[in-house]
Formats: sequence, structure tokens, C-alpha cells
Amino acid sequence: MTAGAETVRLTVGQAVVRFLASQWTERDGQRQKLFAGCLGIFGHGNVAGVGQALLQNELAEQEERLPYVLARNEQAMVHTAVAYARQKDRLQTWACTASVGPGSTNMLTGAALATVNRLPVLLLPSGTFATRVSGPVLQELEVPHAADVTVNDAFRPLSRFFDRVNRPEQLPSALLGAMRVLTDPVETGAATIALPQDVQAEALDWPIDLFAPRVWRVARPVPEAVDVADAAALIRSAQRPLVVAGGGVHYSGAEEALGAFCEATGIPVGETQAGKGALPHGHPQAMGAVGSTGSTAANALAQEADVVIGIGTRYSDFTTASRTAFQDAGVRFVNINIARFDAGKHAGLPLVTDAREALTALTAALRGYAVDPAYRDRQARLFRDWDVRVEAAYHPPAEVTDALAAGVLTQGTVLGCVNELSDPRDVVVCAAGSMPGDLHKLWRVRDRKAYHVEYGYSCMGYEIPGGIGVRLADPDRDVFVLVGDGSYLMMPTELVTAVQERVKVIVVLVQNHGFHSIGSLSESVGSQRFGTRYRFRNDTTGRLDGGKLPIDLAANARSLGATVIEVRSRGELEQAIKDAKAAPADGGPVVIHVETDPTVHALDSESWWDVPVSQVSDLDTTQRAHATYVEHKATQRALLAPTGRTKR
Ligand SMILES: Cc1ncc(C[n+]2csc(CCOP(=O)(O)OP(=O)(O)O)c2C)c(N)n1
Ligand SMILES: [Mg+2]
Repeated sequence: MTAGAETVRLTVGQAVVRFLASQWTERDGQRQKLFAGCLGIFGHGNVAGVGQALLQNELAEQEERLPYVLARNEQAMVHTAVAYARQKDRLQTWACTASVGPGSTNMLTGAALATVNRLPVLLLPSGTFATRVSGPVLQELEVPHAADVTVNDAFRPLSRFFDRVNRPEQLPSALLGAMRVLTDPVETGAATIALPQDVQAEALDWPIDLFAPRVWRVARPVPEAVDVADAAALIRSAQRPLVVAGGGVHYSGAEEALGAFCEATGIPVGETQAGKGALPHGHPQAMGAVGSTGSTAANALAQEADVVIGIGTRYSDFTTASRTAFQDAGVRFVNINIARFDAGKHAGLPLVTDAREALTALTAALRGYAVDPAYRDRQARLFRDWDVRVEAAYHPPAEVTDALAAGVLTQGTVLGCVNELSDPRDVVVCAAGSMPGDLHKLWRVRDRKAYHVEYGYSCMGYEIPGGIGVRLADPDRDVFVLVGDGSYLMMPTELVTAVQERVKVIVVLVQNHGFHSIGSLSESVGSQRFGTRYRFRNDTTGRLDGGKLPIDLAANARSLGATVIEVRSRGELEQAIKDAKAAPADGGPVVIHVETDPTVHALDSESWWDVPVSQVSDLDTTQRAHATYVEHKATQRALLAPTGRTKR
């Protein structure tokens, strides 16, 4: 055999595992394994292929490791991987292996969540026999007019990379393509390699070079000088500039650069859900959350802003209050984003670059520029007013608390207690329900990686598996998973995985007997909270308005192996948080069960979110809601005016 032509005989499954174990990323001179391991659930699709290979890897002495973790639900395991990747600033993730058919399609929601949030995850759905000789096999979709279609084709629109390895020879290009996408901050999201069950177990003589350690450098593209000059000129012309900080600030590690930029220029910052914590609470330019669930401080500044500097943001409807947040007639946008796709939004001046690099360059280009002192004063005043109201939500007055039923707290109290009793570096995790909005408004972030609300896909059920991913990524921090009863019921399963892996997540389970968030929304669109409460069907009315369902979620969590603390007062909640923090670091999940009153609302953002209302209706409530809707619609702006480039 000639040099360089050395081969090794392995199955496709073994080749996948060996390859994944040898991939690394590098940024700013730091290297880490791209894959922390492989999450999975086995069935006939992967037990002999990828499953056998993972076993062989676990038992081998010399090989690079790809540790296997058994999950309980395939959707959940993708959430765990994605949360891990987010906590690791997209430099590390997990692979996920699932069986044929339902095991694989269970991962679709996770795939969409990863791609929407631009977070890397490698999905390895299994496919039915490539040879088809024994078909149709168990769980095979037979499409009469398209014989090559399988359920895994459903991953195509949800993935940033998709391939199906029908022959072993196709594997190297599939693997390299997936790695390219996972490690590219512009393209990243779900990368899917479908592996038919027979192909996984087939052997080939692979060139040994396929398994050589590979380092994927995660790029920090620098801005072009002409773009920096144009952006600086536009910002210098501004009287009331505002930064909108998105998740890209975190992924780039640009928090310090943002702080320096704001301190030098006095430009205030409003944060999106993914960008929250870009500046710590208390920083003079930190105006808190912006948009539909924003602070009145950031939203007042957004209303008047003449230049908006979007950094690493997708400008979702929650951020722009459905395009009503920015009302200055001549408002212009400068968009710093690594993806040209996002940089062009709102007809902005695009700076297609890494956020940290852009901020460093802009701070230099803006030397000598600062906003008017009166504008700084206004920021300080607005934020102080807001913060006083947050304090009152954390510590509601007696007239609010006395009106509550015995043993029931306000949601603001719960968030306040957790915020005040957690350490600055502890991480709060949430995804759906009324808590993401309240957290966005109320949570005081004290560390760059301490706020983790998945609000790109806002997926009920993400909370517990997401919290596990965060804790696996950052075992030195306590992780507080805030989960509503609705979200909990969708996916309590991964408590079992946390028990198995001795992963300490502190789950604060907020019981309010239904979908408070959607109930409020329903009311606002005139639908009278229809079908949003957990109630018996009423024999008299025939409707879901009977007594409360006798659900005991504390008992449920206990039955899954978690340590459970039930609290019925502020004092008990405070003690429970202290006890949970003091619980052993490897003692598995601790669940704090607390009941809240959904009728006590948190602070108003004085902002709007576009959800359509029926144009015609027999119901007064809907008709009234539609009239209000039309008024709001009138304030919506197209934001199409091109941001002119300066003449040089
Ligand atoms: C998988 C999924 N299904 C439906 C929704 C729509 N949705 C958003 S919040 C919510 C209710 C959440 O209830 P709960 O977790 O109890 O939180 P609460 O609203 O009571 O605070 C629903 C149904 C969603 N976001 N995700
Ligand atoms: Mg609820």
C-alpha cells in the first residue's frame, strides 16, 4: 500500500462515530471538541448501526470518545443539544441519533427550533432500507408516486444541511458538508444526515485520512473599511441613536466591546430575548428589554430613535413590536450582522461582519462623538422609573398579596425571589407561556451567559431538556428552569434523564391551572379565554368551565425521581430556593412546586404585538377587539426607506 492510501475497515455507523469524535472547533486561539457526545434513543433503525458503534467506542481504550447519553424523547434530546450549543456560544454541540420513522420525526420540532435560533445540532435520523428488498418495513412511509421519499424528507426545509447516505461511499462528503455548516456562524442550524438502517451496518475500507483530527476555525469576519466609515457617518448624524442588541452579541462574545462602545458614545441599548444580558443590569446605557415584552425605558427610546443600530438581531416581531416600535419619521437602520440576510433588514446599512470586530472598529471610527448630555439624562430617568416598577413587581404591595387565595403567589413574586436568591452567574431557562415575557421585562441579568430564554421558536417543552443542556455545558453554574404547568405537561420526561445523569437542574414549576399567556391573548382578541384553562367538562353547560382538574404535578415530578419541594408562601419559596442551591451538585433535579394567580399581570410594556382578530363576528368581544386591532394596525410601518450612503 502506498503512503496516504492506508485504509481502515469500519461500518458506516462506526465511521460516523469515529469521525465525529475527531472534530474540533477553534476561535480566538481556543480549541474544543465540536461534539460533547451523542444523545439518542435506539430502535431497529439504529441499534445495529450507530448503536453498535457507540458501544464499541465506549468500550475501546484508545479511541477518541463520543459519550452516549440515553434521552427519553427525541424532540427533547435535540433541545438538550441546542441549549448546550447556545451556552457554548455555538462552538460545541451534540449529535442526536434516532430510530426509523417516529423516532426520527420526533426530532423535527427540535430541528426547526435549532434552525430558527441559528444554533448548531447534528441530527442522524435513521432511514428505511436503502436496498428496499424487505420493504415495506415497519414504520415505512410508502408514497405511491415517489418511491424514494421517506419521512426524513420532512427534515429538508428545517435543516441548513441535508443529505441521505444511500451508499457508504457518500458518507465522507455528507460528513464534511455537515461540519462546514455547523461551524459556520452564518449558515448554522440543524444539519441532518439521514442514515438508512442497512447502510449504517455496511462496511467499507475508508481512507484513514477521513478520521484525522480536523479543526474547524469559527470565523470572525472583519468589516470593510468603507462600511465602517458609512456607518460611523450615519451614527454621527444621529441625535437619538439606539442599539438593539440580539443574540449575535453573545455568540460573538461582544459584550465587553458593546460596553466600551456605549460608554464612549452614550448610546443606549435595548435587548432582544436572545440578546438579554448583553449589558449587565445597572450599566448606565442598559435600558433592559425592547419590543412587545420590553421595558418602557427602551420602548420610549425606540419610539423616538433616529438611528437604530441592530447588532446580531433578526428583528423578530417581538423585537420590533410588529413594526410599531420605531416611529421617528426619518428613522434609519445600521445592521451589524454576520449574516447578510439579517443585515439587510429594514432597508438598513449592512455591516456584514462579526459583532465584536464591528464594535471595535466603530468605537474607533466614532472617536470624539457622544450623544447630548440631555439624552443621557433622559435614559437614566426612564430606566430608573422602570426599575422602580420592577421592584414593585418583585415585592407586590399588601393590597395585591392579601387578595390572593391562601398558598398562592404572584408570578412577579416568584421571578423576584429566584432573581434575588440566585447567584449572578446562575442561569435562568425558559421558553414558552407567560414567563418569557415577564422574564424579558423583569429579570435583572448580572452575567453574560445567565439568561437563556428560547424565544425564536418559543417551544413548550424546551424548558427541562434545555436546562439539562445548559447545566451539562456549564456545570459550575446553578440552572433555574422556570416552567409553566402547560409546558411541564408537554415534556416532563427528561427529569428522568437528569436523574440518570445526576444533572442538577432546579426546576421552578409554576402551577396556574392552564395557559395563562394564551388566555390573556385570547381575551385581547375577543375570544374570552376559550379553551385555555385546565377544567373539567361541565355537565350542565357542556363546556370546559367546570372545576379545576385534580392534577398533582409535584407528585408527578416525584414519581420521575426528582427531589420535590412544595411551597405555599413567599417565605417557603425563599427557603426552597436556598435549599435547592445547597443540594448536592450531582444530586439530580430539584423541583420547586409553586402555585400562582394568573389574573395578576406583570408590568405593561406599553407596546403591541400583531395577532390577527376576526374581521366579522357574532360576538361583541370580538367586534370590540377588532376595532382596537384596526387602531394598532394604523401605527405599523413598512420600514422600507433605503438608508442612504454618505457622499465622500
Ligand atoms: C409546542 C407548543 N405548542 C403550543 C404553543 C402555543 N402556546 C404558547 S404559550 C402556551 C401555554 C403555556 O402554558 P403554561 O406553560 O402553563 O404557561 P402559562 O401561559 O400558564 O404561563 C401555548 C399553548 C407553543 N408555544 N408551543
Ligand atoms: Mg400555566
